[in-house]
Amino acid sequence: MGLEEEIQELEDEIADTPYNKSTEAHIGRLKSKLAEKKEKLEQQQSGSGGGGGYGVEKHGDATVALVGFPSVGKSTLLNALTNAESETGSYEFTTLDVYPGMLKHKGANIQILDVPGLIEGAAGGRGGGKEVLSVVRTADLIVFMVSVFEIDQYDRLREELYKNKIRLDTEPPRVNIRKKAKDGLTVNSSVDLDLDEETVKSVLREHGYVNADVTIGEQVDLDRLIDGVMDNREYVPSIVAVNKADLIEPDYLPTVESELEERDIDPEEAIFISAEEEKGLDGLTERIWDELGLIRIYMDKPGRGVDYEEPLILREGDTVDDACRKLGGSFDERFRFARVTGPSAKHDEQQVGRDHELADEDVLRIVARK
Ligand SMILES: Nc1nc2c(ncn2[C@@H]2O[C@H](COP(=O)(O)OP(=O)(O)OP(=O)(O)O)[C@@H](O)[C@H]2O)c(=O)[nH]1
Ligand SMILES: [Mg+2]
Repeated sequence: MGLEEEIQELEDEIADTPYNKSTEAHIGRLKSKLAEKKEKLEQQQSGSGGGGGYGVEKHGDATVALVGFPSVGKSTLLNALTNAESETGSYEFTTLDVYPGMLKHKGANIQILDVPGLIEGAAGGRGGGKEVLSVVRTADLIVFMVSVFEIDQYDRLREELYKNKIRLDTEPPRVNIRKKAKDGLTVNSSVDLDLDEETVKSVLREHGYVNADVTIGEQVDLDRLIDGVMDNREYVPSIVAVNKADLIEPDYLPTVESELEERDIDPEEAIFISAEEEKGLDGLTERIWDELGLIRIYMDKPGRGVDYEEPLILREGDTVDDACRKLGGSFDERFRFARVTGPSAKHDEQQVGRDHELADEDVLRIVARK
């Protein structure tokens, strides 16, 4: 029996087995087997396919993947937002490659990737699907683009990404495994786990662990436990852009809103745009900026004053140390202290060390040894 058939059999058995306390450990084993076999199949395929990279390098301060069905308006949006010239057309699959464009906003360079053909055969690795997905996996943010008339496209898109080990809008599970030399498996948990200890152990055994301490820090279900054990899922935040909003009459809007609500998307959170008429794009850009959590640091350079034109772009939570690293050069070794004025400082020109956490629109001066 080939891997594909084995996978099919496992999927059928999982679908046919009712989930309850007495079958939990069994289903756990099946799901784990399934995850391992899928992994193996994927490795075989990428090994023989010789796919390699996709040829789109990450550039700029952050990368955003534009994901949507054919003809939803991805290329039109990319062209409107960035310097790119991506082909657009009224027929499906105009874009067969990944097209990058650079969005300049608040001094940051945000790379936007127009990701085509995600839906057709992506999961099975036909066409460019697999390569396209590898681009999506490394993005800092996914923008789901759906047509105002086909909000249900959203379900397919999410499903496709899930199948390809992309977990949306969630943090990695708090599952920590420490291998040891002997004494079997022990399970520690800071919460009162719904899963039986025996289930957790079966899952671990199925993934090849014989001796290990497992610490679980949240209420996990089987799928999330397996995600934690497999440790090769990507966790990416996402937002929803509803395109072609120019085509609807105002009295159709409530229908769209309830379609969004059915999918747990707050209509206030979805961004209605018309890529064609360039409407709503400022709002979209602003949301992208917020979701990426970028911050601007204005560098105060000796003798040259504060540079408000080209800020150093960092992430929320970054410190003076991260600033030094991004600046490069020899700042790192020569660092003495820094002075900060702005939102993160207690007072102007506050003297701080490397571990000081910076905030958006801080002015930073690094005092270095000669
Ligand atoms: N009315 C209207 N038409 C739009 C809008 N955005 C895109 N279109 C049209 O929709 C068609 C498809 O747009 P594209 O930008 O090529 O779509 P795409 O998502 O890149 O499609 P593929 O590359 O095939 O995946 C074109 O004819 C666009 O002019 C919009 O906001 N409103
Ligand atoms: Mg296109």
